[in-house]
Amino acid sequence: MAFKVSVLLSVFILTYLLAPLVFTCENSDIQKSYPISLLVYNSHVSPMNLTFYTDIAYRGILLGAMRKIQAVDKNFTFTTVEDPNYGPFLVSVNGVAGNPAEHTYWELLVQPQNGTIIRPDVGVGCYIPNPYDTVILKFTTW
Ligand code: B12
Repeated sequence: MAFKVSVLLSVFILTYLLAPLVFTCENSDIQKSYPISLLVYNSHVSPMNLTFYTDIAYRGILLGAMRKIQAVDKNFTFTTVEDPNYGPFLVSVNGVAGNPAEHTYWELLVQPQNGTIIRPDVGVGCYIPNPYDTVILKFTTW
């Protein structure tokens, strides 16, 4: 009986001591932000490539990261127009706007750490970058 009580007591004390540690770890995971980079590629202007770096909130959307860069770096500006079905459509970057008459637009591409380039099937308002992604905004034609 005394043995059972001392085992129960030890379990209780261990749980009490370890609980703060567990919660601290979970908390720090919740608050973790990730580095990503943003590459603006426009073969019609010079310089063709501009790269920007920022941290994105845990599972934050690309639009948030773009706004963050725009707020601190005068070399990156963009505009969007709200689509009723799909949210923000990226119209212009650094003063260069896509033009339906000329069939030009800003394409959204992503290069994860493994190097392969993917074309997300959502826009800047829905895309959630992964840590160390290079997001590419490419001025191109359709
Ligand atoms: C044609 C088309 C385009 C053309 C539109 C050019 C034009 N002026 O016609 C271009 C090539 C520009 C395009 C681009 C993109 N598109 Co698109 N596009 C389509 C498509 C095939 C038809 C749209 C259409 O003409 N509908 C008929 C017209 C009468 O209706 P509408 O409401 O006026 O259509 C407008 C909107 O759809 C808007 N639009 C088109 N694509 C997108 C994407 C986003 C994110 C937004 C906000 C608006 C938008 O442009 C249309 C013309 O003005 C649809 C798929 C489909 N079958 O519906 C995908 C579709 C809408 N596109 C899609 C995507 C993901 C994109 C891109 C993000 C792809 C990329 N990774 O770059 C980019 C947008 C990037 C940016 N700058 O923000 C997705 C949207 C899904 C989502 N939930 O976000 C769809 C549904 C295809 C899919 N993958 O399933 N697209």
